[in-house]
Amino acid sequence: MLSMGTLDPPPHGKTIAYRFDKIWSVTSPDRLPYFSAGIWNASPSFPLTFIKNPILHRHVAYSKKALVGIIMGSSSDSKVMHAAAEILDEFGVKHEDQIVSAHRTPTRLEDYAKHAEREGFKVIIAGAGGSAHLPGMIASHTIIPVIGVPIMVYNDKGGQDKFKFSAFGGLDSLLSISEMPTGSPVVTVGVNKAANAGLYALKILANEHPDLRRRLKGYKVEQHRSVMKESEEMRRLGLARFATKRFKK
Ligand code: AIR
Repeated sequence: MLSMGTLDPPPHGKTIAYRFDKIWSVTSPDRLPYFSAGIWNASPSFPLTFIKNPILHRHVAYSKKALVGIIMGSSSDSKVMHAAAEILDEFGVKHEDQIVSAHRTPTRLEDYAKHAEREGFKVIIAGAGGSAHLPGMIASHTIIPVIGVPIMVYNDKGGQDKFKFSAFGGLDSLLSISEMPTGSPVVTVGVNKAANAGLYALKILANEHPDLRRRLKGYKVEQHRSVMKESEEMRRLGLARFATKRFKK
């Protein structure tokens, strides 16, 4: 076990959290409280030592096969969509990534939906910009839940580095995804919010994977902790100094 540092004991009755995403464990030197995941009702008598849990720290793969299919209308969407992949990677959930355009490769829609069912994907994340028919059309071909990602920035085949905003700032894409006819639902995240699509997919998968459920709860605790840390710094510095530091004016 690798000792990673020490903490002063938190006030009795308060909970402490530690990095769930990297799966740290909390223990006391005399090995009394030893928990595999992150909230510990601390007692004032135990100084805490953070250690790396050798069992839990190994990469957790929830399935050897991909559980999530990520698709997008164009290679230019990868600029936004990679955030969905990163969240899934962080939680050890396998995904398969492809480009499928509802307009440029219309015959691939049905093929892809069949492929997704054959592969046993539990969720599909589909991102597209402009006239974003991809999530809806894929949803029409399968009962696998589809999470749409409306995309605002696109390349319009304008060369490697030229990116521009959609004429309607992503609203075009958002409405194309959300306004599905009754009978063929698609959920959508906000414009360019690919990371949220990844997180939402994890929430769906957590119904079947208790370990994933635990880690998602830990993720929330970690968010809470990081806001509290910032709030404390703001309180300490005062707003003006905090903002200067935060935005390096
Ligand atoms: N798109 C591609 N086929 C159908 C749609 N809606 C979208 C892509 C991308 C935008 O058109 O999802 O967001 C512009 O694509 P490109 O390849 O020109 O950058």
